[in-house]
Amino acid sequence: MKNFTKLGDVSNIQEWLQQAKEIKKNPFSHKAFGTDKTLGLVFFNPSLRTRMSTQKAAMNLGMNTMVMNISNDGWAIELEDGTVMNEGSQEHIKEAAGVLSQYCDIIGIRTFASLSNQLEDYQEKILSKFIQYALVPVVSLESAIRHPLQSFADLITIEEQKNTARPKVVLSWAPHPKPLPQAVANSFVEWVKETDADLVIANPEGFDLSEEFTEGVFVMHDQDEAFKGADFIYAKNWSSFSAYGKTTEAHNDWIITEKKMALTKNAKFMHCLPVRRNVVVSDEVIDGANSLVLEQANNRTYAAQTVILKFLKNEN
Ligand code: SN0
Repeated sequence: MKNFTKLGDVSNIQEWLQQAKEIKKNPFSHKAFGTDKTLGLVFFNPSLRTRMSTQKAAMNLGMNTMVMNISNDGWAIELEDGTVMNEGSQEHIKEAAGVLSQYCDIIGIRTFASLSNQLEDYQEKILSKFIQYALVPVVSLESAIRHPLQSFADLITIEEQKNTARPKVVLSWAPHPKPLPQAVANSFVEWVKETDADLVIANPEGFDLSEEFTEGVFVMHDQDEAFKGADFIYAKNWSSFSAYGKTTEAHNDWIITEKKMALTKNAKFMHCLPVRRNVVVSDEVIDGANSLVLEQANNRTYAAQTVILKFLKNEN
């Protein structure tokens, strides 16, 4: 595995899930692989779970970690080649990625979608440039269109919690006051599609995700109908793909409530966090016995640890 940015980088997801399960049971059993190795984490955007779970994963493996909030603390990065850099940007990504590669054995990078340029976002412009100039493996800590560490943790959680071999998993759009990226939703679809699950996406008209991700997946515009018989409800807001980056209408009635959860087969509730309470989901649902949000966050450590261990062992 050269980099970890998408499901396609995983050779065998079932084997990875097995490895994550073993690591969760014995988190400190691979320290020899990480000793004297350094993980660098570079954030262009805010983070709580990704930052701390990935650091924790590295520490469990005996590694050292260095973290940088590059937007606040670093030089402004230039992405274009051949630019005369006499304006705002101070350091070219060529040098930035090259320098970080000398200090780190693995680099994690978080770069959210711009939500203004669909083409550049869907080409993963910043992540691709970084990979192009990095001399060590790169791990995506959420890119413009994917959040693979989150999706891997979500699969671990579903695997642990499912009561049937082929659960019905509903990815439901939910309201939000701000336009958000499609990354978590895209990635969730990409990973769940690969497992034995009956996946349904529910979203209002105008909020269909890119066909690059939804091809072959059942998309419904009636949330109540979609919830019937569900074993898992995964809530997430995303801004429009077609009217790129916009939130055309509020659709406040798409909030996840106990009344809607009652339509399901006693479904578990999932969300990647951070979540806007009583906008995306009601207090009763997120605080209820079927809420898996903290367990999902817990599994972020074991997802990250599996990925890092694969790199340390030179496996994929
Ligand atoms: C990010 C997103 O991609 O939706 C990160 C999720 C892991 N979420 C947000 O930016 C939420 C910000 C807000 O204002 O609630």
